[in-house]
Formats: sequence, C-alpha cells, structure tokens
Amino acid sequence: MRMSQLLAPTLRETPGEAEIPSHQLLLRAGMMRKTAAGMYTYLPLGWRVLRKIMEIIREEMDAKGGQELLMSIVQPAELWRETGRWDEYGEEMFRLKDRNGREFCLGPTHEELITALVRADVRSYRQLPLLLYQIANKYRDEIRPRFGVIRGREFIMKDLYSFDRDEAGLDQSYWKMYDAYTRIFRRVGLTTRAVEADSGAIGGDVTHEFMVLAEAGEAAVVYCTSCDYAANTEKAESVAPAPAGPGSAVPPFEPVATPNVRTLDELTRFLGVAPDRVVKTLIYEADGQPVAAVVRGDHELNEVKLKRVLGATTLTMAGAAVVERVTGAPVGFAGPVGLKGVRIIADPWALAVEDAVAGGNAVDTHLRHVQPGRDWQADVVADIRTVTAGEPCPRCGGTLASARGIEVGQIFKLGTKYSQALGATYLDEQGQARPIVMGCYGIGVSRTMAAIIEQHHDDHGIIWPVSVAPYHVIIVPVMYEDKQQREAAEQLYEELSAAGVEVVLDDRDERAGVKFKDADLLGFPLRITIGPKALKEGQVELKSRDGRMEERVPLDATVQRVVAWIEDNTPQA
Ligand code: 9G3
Repeated sequence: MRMSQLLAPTLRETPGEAEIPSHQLLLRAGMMRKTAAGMYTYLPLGWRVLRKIMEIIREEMDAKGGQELLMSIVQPAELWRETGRWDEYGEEMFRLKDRNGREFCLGPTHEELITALVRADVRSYRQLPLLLYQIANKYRDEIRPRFGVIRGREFIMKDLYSFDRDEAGLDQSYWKMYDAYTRIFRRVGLTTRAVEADSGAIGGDVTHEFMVLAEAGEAAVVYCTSCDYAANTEKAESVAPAPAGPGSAVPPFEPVATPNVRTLDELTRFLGVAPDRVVKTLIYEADGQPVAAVVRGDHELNEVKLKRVLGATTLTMAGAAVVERVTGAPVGFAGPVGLKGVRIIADPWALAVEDAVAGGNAVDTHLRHVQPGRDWQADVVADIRTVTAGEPCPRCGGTLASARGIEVGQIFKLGTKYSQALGATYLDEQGQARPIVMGCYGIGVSRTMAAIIEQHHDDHGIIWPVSVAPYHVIIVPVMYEDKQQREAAEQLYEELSAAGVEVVLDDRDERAGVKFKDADLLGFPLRITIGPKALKEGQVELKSRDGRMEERVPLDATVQRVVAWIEDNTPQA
C-alpha cells in the first residue's frame, strides 16, 4: 500500500470529545470516524486491525470445535417475550417496527435467537455438545456512550453459545472457552486477568470477566498480590470478622440529641466517634418491598450484592416518604434498633461493631452504646459491602489491591434458563426429553482493539503488537523524489511484498519529519528508513516502534532480516 493512496486522515490535534488515549488515537490515526453518538465507521487501517483480531478469534474458536454462523441483527419481539426479557430491558434495547407495525429489536445479544434455532433443529443427544458462534454488530442504546468504542451503542462482538447434555458437559465447554480466551488475548498482545463476576440478570451462577487493567477501565476490580484471586467488586468477597462478644460491659443504649445531623461526617464530628464505630442503615425497596440494609459506617453498601442476596429483580433506594413510613423519622436517622415491619439485612462487619452509634429512628436522634445481638438482630446476615484495597484476600489471606478494568470478554454458565423458557430439549439415550444445558461466551472485538491501544501506546502514538498491526512495516525514504532513494524504496517494497510482508511505502512528497511523525502515530511495528548517508554504503536503517531494535542492514539482507524480526515478534498463544 502507498501512503499517497491510503485513506488514513490523520489529525494533528486531539479531538475534544475524546478523553482516553485509545479514543484519541483511533481518531487521530485516521482509523475510525464517528457516525453518531456511540456509533463508528472503521476506516481501512482500523478495519485491517479488526479483521486480524477476528481471524485470531476464529482460529481459537474453531480449534475448540466452534462452528461459525451469522444470525440476524433484527430480532422479532416474540422470542424475547417468550423468555420474558422484552420487558426486562427498557430504554437500552433498540426497538423498531416494520411497515406492518410488527415489533423488533436490534440485537443486543442472541440467547433467544440461537436457542430458538437449536430448539428447531437439535433433537438428539448425539448432536451435543454443540458450539455455535458469530462475529457481528450488537446494539445497546447506552444512556451515556463514552470512551469511543469502549462503551458504544453499536459494537462488534463475538458471541459463542454452547449446548450440552448436562452440567458436566457445560463445565467442559466453559473451561474450553476459558482456555481459548486466555490464548486469544495473549495472541493479540493483551495482558488480561480473568476475574470472578456477578452473573446478574443473564442468569446462571458462574461467570468470569476477562479484564484489561487500565485507568480508562470502567469496571472496578480487586486482585490479590499473592495468589491469582481476582474479582469484580460486584462480586469480590469480604473476609468475615469475628462475631461480637457478649459486650456485657456495654451500658444500655441511650438516645442522644443530634439536631440536623444526617450524614456520617456530621455524625462523627458531632459525637466525636470514629466511622467504624457507627452502623449505617439504608432503606431500599426490593421488588417494591422495603428492606433495611445495615453496614459498618466506614464501609460502602454494594447494591449488586444486596440485590443478589435478596434475589430481587429491581432494587432502588427508598424515597423520603417510604423512609419516614418505615422508620418513623426523616432520612438520615434510620437505625436497626426497634425497627419493625421491615426485613433487616446486615453485613457481618456491622454485627461486629460493639458499643456502636446508630440512627435512633426518630428525628434529630441517634443512639449510642448499641450492642449487636442485645439491642438488634438481623433477619439475614450476608456480605453486602464493597471490598477495598488493603483488605485480606478471601483465598490466601494476602493483601488485595484495586484496579480499573476494561472488560474485553465474559463467559457465563447459563444452565437451562433459556432452553426451559424456549423448550429447547433433546432426547437422551433412554429417549427421555431433557432441557439442553447452555453457556454463553462474548468477546468485545472493537473494545479489544481499543484495549490494545490502551496497553500499547506512548506520547507519539500507537505501538501495535505485530499480530494485529494494520501493516507490519513502513518504508520511509527521506526524499522519495531522490532517484537513488526512490529506486531502493521501490525495490524493497516489491521484495517485501513478494515475501508476504504487509508493507506500506511512504511515497508522499512530505518533509522527513512529517513522515516519521505519521509512522509513529500509526504505530507500524517496524520502520525502514532509506536515507542518503546509509544508502551510499548500500545500507538502510531498521527501527522497531517499541524502540527495542535499531539496526543498519545491507539493502540485500533487509528482506530476510525483516521476515525474521516479524517472526520473532509475533505474540504466541
Ligand atoms: C438486552 C440489552 C442489554 C444487555 C442484554 C440484553 C447485557 C444482555 C448480558 C449478555 C450476556 C452474554 C452473550 C455474549 C456474552 C454476553 N446487556 N446482557 O443479555 F436486551 Cl438491551 O449479553 N450474551
């Protein structure tokens, strides 16, 4: 490819709306352009990278027995009604009608479609296990698309669905995919950690997210610095404390006037008590029922964990009126002592706070010397707090660290949630009809491209791993107009192309500095400079974009040297 022909409209300036490196660089390197909020057109360089990522994914999916197919993007509402999910997802679902007024959605995911397909065409245990996947656009009408393709409204996903006879079969498919994901991310040059996550609405119980640790990440992850435990903070387990003693020395609880003292800060300052001596009570509505969640003052309630413990479909903070009705006091004075008619869910750490301060369930009133067990009990005791860095690892006791993560892949054990709902069964050896046991496995392909840039860039631009680079090599003649340099460049261009190297020739009539700047911005792994001095000695200069290799080689040894370098620097599984 010649730079004079390549459509790669580079930008000198960083576009205002791009806040993170990958979004800035995808735009500045002329790899993509915004169509609308959260929707992108991939220009030639961007599409070449995506195709390479997809090819690596295909190789690894096929190696595990995956069969690629392509499903409709437009999905009929009927299927989503059968699983009850048509109404479960609100605004996020892109809905549309056809000319006859029939309802459809732009596919945000394909559990319904693929299960309906299997329901129709799979009848016997002999046909299982079955691993079916596609790579195509998905649509989710994010309320706040941001960070370019990292949180887009239209994005490319590989989604594979596994169909097995039983849980044991699903377990095999699940760990096959886990292994394939580990290989894929290593091959595209990404350092990822598989973290335990909460499977949320999708159903099932076991799920892992493949996270790229990066500041730009939207997910909060904690990981152990001593063992390989890692978890999304929605799931990360807190190590339970020793239960409180009898506390017989604690005087009876007593009310204390705390006029207008509503927040934790005001309370700790007003009473001169440390936050970890306070129990905090938050009133929620779970599926419309009020519940009181109690955590230690300095801890953060984790709503995903609370929702899971309650098995609730909807969980919202109770409004002032409900708080008033349930506690008898305005917001800010809720406490567990004497709280009637509402379920109390307590984090174990809240039940370990002796001689505590708690809301008094009366306006401008708190209680002190509150003793757990003696003065209040919980209906349910469960880990409902968000784990933080510095805490002990629940697996090995080591110390947990926290990080932000970009989720590039997620694998789920679905069980029979969809096969039951849609009647996808198979006849086992005894001729008994049994529900097919499913799993689903996604990779954000466009998000993976962005994550690679997040992990591989510097101030000058992108540093593509060889395995996904849009081209392997760029030839930069200092002066293309100079006859010697042009001839050497053209000859090298021919020979490298003939050797199967993906090469760009910068044949533009531009100053050398501009060409070098663009070569660094676009991030080609290897640059061959053809300059007058070296050429006099029949040599050219090789420089790798990651700065680890810089050599002068004779013109006639260049092809061999470049092919060897590409071989040595392509990330293996
Ligand atoms: C929807 C909308 C948004 C959604 C979903 C459905 C996320 C939805 C979860 C999954 C689970 C896995 C297969 C590939 C890997 C992920 N957001 N999820 O089901 F209608 Cl609007 O998609 N699906």
